[in-house]
Amino acid sequence: MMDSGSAPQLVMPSIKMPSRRPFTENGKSIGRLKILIAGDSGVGKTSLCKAIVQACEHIVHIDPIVPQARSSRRSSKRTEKSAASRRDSNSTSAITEIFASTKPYPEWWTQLNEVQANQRRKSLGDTVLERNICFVDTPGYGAGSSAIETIVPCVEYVESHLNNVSSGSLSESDMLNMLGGDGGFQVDVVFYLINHNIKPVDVEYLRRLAPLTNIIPLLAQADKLSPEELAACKVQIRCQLQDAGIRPFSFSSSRQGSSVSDPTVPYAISSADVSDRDVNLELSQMDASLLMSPDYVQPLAPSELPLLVAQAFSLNGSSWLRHSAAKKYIQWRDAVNPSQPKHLYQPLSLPGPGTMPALTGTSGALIGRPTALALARTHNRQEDTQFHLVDWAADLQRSLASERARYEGIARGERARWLTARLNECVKDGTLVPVNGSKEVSPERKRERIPKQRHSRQTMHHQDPLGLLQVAADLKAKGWVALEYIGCFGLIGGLAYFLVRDRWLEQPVRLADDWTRL
Ligand SMILES: Nc1nc2c(ncn2[C@@H]2O[C@H](COP(=O)(O)OP(=O)(O)OP(=O)(O)O)[C@@H](O)[C@H]2O)c(=O)[nH]1
Ligand SMILES: [Mg+2]
Repeated sequence: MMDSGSAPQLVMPSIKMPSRRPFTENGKSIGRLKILIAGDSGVGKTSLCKAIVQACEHIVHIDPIVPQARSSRRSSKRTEKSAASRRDSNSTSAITEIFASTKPYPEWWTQLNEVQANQRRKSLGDTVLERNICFVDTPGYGAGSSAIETIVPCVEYVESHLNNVSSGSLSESDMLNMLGGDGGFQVDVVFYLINHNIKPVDVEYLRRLAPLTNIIPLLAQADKLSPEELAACKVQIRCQLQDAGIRPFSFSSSRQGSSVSDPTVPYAISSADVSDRDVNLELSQMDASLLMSPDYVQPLAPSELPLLVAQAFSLNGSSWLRHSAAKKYIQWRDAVNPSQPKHLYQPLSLPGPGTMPALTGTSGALIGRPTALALARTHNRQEDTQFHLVDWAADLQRSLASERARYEGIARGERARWLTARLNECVKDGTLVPVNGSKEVSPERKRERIPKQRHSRQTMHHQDPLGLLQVAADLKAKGWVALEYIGCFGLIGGLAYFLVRDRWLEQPVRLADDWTRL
């Protein structure tokens, strides 16, 4: 607003990014690239995303960055500090994917995918842009109540992409792109912003991300540091990374192990515009008509950002990042899913995705879901477990073999016993006659009889609980014996009487005669 009474002033147009740049040959050939930007709160992550688009001539379009609203609980807390509140209104509260493009879809693509092509034409005019670049803006770890609360979802975001590739649950378009050789689905690189030097929480964050994807550390807000401070910070960060055992990705070395000595690690970047003083200097040297152009964009402060952008968005650099990320995926997959069959190991409660014990983050917060870092930490434990499993499998085979032998022995014994019993039955029935014709009963036969009698007695007892029938039967049997005896005695007695009868009759007569004689 201008006061009507004041002198007329030159009003600068509002600074905005160009709506559409011309396509570059390099940009038309770049495949898919997914860049995640991570670090502390307020370190300049969202600004870096915008600055990359500004610095990269190959990016012709970026979707609007929709600011994420903070939750009401956090917002109410921040009403106390107006300055902090102002900053928080622009701060990122959720993981946000922002798509950009370096190229249009080729002619044949629009023919093959007519529905999608028509949808995109509606929003973008005649040219159908391929959103081959994805920036992933993340909340700063200082935003939550504990750093780990922010770190874990970001790490899980990266890992979830690897999981999707592993489980084959990619969307149709992702599957098409991947199989079509246009690049992967995974996060290809993390631009990790560091403020002056690495804090323990940065080490923890980097340690969790490093097994999953490429890490490129960046020294943030380099425009605020003098050249001497910059050099000192770079050396310090390199040493800290080395001490923490974190190997950053480097474009300038063939082996990532030597990246610690790479002077570009970390890239000293700035997302700030050139200072007012520099702008005024440039203004005096520039054509006024150019400054008035709606496409004019205030240049960025000098830093190593253009170098980083040139390397990452070159054909070779982007392919290198993708290939290196794919190798990380293979390593992650091998660590998470060992080649041994899973079902054999699950009953022994091998630490797996579902059974991994909860980890404790730097803040003491529990992390429920296992991450690749957790798996890497337990890798040695898994190796030990696998040795035990091999032993267990051998033991299992041995015990199965001995069990089988035992049952076969039992079966053989049972069969022999059954055959003997059948043989005895046949002999008893008379269907089978012993060769020697002897009627002598073998001891087994005797043994066989005894249980039979016992069995009948038991059966009788069972049918005659009071024993009355048994008594009657016994009496009957004994009665017959008595009758037989009586009969025998009767017969013998009769015969004896008959034989001695005459003699006894004669004898009294003789005696009478003798008495009479007397
Ligand atoms: N001087 C200078 N200021 C910067 C730079 N990058 C960002 N800023 C400023 O730092 C403040 C925070 O920037 P953001 O980009 O919102 O930081 P952020 O990391 O996204 O913040 P959160 O989303 O809250 O985590 C803004 O006021 C930016 O203008 C830089 O390179 N140099
Ligand atoms: Mg942000």
